[in-house]
Amino acid sequence: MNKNIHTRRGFLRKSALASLTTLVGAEVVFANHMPRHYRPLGFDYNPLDGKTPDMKVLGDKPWNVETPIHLLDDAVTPTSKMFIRNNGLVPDAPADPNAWTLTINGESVKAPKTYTLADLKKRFKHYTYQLVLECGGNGRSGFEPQTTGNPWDQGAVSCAAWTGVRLKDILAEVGLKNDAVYIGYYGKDPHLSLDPTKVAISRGVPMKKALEDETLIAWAVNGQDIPLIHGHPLRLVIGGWPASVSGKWLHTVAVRNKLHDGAKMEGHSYKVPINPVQPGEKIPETPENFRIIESMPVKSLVTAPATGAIFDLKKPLSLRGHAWAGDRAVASVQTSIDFGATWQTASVQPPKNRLAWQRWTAEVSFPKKGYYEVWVRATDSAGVTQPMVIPQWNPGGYLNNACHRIAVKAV
Ligand SMILES: Nc1nc2c(c(=O)[nH]1)N[C@H]1C(S)=C(S)[C@@H](COP(=O)(O)O)O[C@H]1N2
Ligand SMILES: [Mo]
Repeated sequence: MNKNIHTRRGFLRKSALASLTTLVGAEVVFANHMPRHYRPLGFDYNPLDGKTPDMKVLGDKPWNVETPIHLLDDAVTPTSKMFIRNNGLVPDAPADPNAWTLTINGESVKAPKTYTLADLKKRFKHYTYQLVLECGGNGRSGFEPQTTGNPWDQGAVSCAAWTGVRLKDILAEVGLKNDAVYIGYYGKDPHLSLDPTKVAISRGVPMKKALEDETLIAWAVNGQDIPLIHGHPLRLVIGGWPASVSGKWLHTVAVRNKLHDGAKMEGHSYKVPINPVQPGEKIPETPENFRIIESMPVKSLVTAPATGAIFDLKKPLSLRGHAWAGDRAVASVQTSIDFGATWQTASVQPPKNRLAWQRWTAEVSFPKKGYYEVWVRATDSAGVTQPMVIPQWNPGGYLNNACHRIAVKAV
């Protein structure tokens, strides 16, 4: 099911009853007894409907769903395999997406301006970019001691092709004052408490990142309307930084004359200690102690074969995966079959565009039958390589870019 159906305002409307009947594939017996304001269970939105069956559900209030690594093998991540990360509830789908509005306001705009989605499509040039969206907490389950937050394995990452208009084109038309330093987004998702004065999440980026060519206000992904769970009908998409800056269900972008102060910009949310702390140590959450996560660190995955593969020793094993490095490019990828004692260089393809992940491939021969692990590590354009062990512990459990490993057996 793609759309929620609004039933709040009174009796189930005739059209809604018809949809429910279609949905459940049966007559709704006793429909006339349904109380006012009652929301039939048959209308419950299930974001897993459009997903491949093997997605791993971490929770449903809010919905957090991770992709098993071997399902991330496609060059362009299909929406059916995109991880889901929500901080609040999923809003109802708009009845008319083209009437959806985006307001640009804040201290640093010359005058606020509101566009309908139809306006945006008409007035500005369209661009499509393949962009890595990775949750800042991807890999969190690897930290010891465990921190609060979703215990993601390594599958809170996607690289789909997003279509929309450049934020910089819109901001140029609106007109900015000289004191603009940051943008902040606002989305329509209700807070978990349903308290309308509370905001689930409202983050942002400095102007330099906001004005990059690849920073999009997008309505489509992989050539289709964005699915409701991923921000339909409009979202901000900013590749290479924690995906928490890519605001879904976007209705407002505020251009700020100071660091944006929305929900999840405070405390240690999406921040890491400036100086190393002892694992488990608590330090005051001050700007002297913590920095906001910006570009994500270099990372790579083995997406084929799946861990647990059994292969014929007589033929070399074909390995494949992706590597990415936040705002940087990937310079090289290496694999090891001897627990990191020696490394072989893999081939790496150029990215489809800046901020897209890069395909790597390798053909590896094994000396004899038995159990092995394949480890992969990437190095970015600044010469920074992934750690083989867990990187610096931090209270939010962010930025675990330890090298990915799979187990294989030669027979
Ligand atoms: N409005 C809104 N935007 C949001 C979020 C949210 O909860 N509400 N979650 C953010 C976080 S933390 C992540 S990791 C990405 C996840 O995007 P996805 O669910 O489309 O994969 O969306 C970001 N944008
Ligand atoms: Mo996230």
